Amino acid sequence: MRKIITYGTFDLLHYGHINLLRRAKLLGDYLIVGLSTDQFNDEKHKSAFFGYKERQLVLESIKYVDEVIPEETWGQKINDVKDYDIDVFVIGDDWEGEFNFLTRYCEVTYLERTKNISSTKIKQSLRNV
Ligand code: C2G
Repeated sequence: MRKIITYGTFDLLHYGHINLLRRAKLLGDYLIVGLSTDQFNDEKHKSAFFGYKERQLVLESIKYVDEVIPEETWGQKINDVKDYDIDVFVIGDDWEGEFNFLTRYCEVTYLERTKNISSTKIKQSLRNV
């Protein structure tokens, strides 16, 4: 079984996230999502509209997603790849090059980001309504 992992906040879920998760799942048989905890979002200087439990519920309802684990630190990826026997790490190309250190442990794939959509854009548009 070819196992894939990706990470993110996945707040205000939108088609850009779904495009990423769909393509990630196409690379293997089992997709794990490392979901940023509220505390880790603080470290990323990101404020999510929904809390971890709500974002976890949404992600676990997506047919491409097989498992959701908490992402609590920048440093957990190597252990996750080993502990979950991961074959491929996938993330959007806004992170191009940032995770090449993982190539010692698994394949690393950067997928093109979906243009013109982001949780931030959604929040900004709603403010202007
Ligand atoms: N994404 C995308 N297209 C968009 C928006 C997001 O492909 N229009 C992808 C991102 O590249 C990422 C995933 O969807 O792979 C989740 O996006 P975010 O929730 O913004 O994730 P981020 O804050 O970048 O967290 O350790 C890694 C970080 O936790 C990644």
